[in-house]
Amino acid sequence: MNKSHLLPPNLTLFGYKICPYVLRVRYVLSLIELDHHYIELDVYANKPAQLLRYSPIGRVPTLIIDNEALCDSTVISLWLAQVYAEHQLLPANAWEKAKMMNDMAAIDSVHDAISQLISADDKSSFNAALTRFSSVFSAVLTLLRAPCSSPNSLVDVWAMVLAHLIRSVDTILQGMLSQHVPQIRSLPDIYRSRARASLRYQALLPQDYVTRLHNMMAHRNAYCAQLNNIALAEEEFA
Ligand SMILES: N[C@@H](CCC(=O)N[C@@H](CS)C(=O)NCC(=O)O)C(=O)O
Repeated sequence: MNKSHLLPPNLTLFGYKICPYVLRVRYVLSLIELDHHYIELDVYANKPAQLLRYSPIGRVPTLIIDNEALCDSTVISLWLAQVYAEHQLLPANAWEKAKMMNDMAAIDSVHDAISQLISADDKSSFNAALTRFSSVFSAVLTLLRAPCSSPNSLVDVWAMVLAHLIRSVDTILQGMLSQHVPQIRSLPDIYRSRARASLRYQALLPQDYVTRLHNMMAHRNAYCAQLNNIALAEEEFA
């Protein structure tokens, strides 16, 4: 199969607009300005056969390239970064590249801790997830504080998406995260930044992003739903 840069492949992305992993890939596609077909799915409510055919566990992002698929944001973005190397999303030097991937893996550990927070259904599992979050978060704090400037490397994209997610989850949990980890308050706020990268990222976010994230959490997180009476009216976040 020819996946060369000179012959742009036929691309379809299965996504879910509030998913941070999907946002990473959409951001990279936007930087590269690569034409693709986008299919929005609420993967927690519905996994169509069209997705399961390529991703047996029904996860997004899944990128169909001609008739084959890549099913993980890191794998997809590494492929794109290497094919479209002129965008310099990855360092050419092998050691620098390995260090960057190390940082990207550390950022993924924070996403895992946030997933545990989001799916906690009692106080003890929520507290365990909070402790885990706080320990993995401190390892990436310097990365997350870096200003969003252009052009972006992959780790900058990872950091921007995570910083935005943490701030949003903290808002929804009415400051419970930042009470526990005060450094969250010093993370960049993409809505206040005019940097090119922030504006590009904002353009990908649904206008009702916080409401949708909030609804997804209320649906999945029995403990926080009780704590904060999380089923708030949509207007509160409009
Ligand atoms: N490691 C994967 C994680 C992807 C992931 O967890 N996606 C979530 C949506 S945010 C998903 O598809 N969840 C559906 C499920 O697990 O059933 C990546 O980097 O792409």
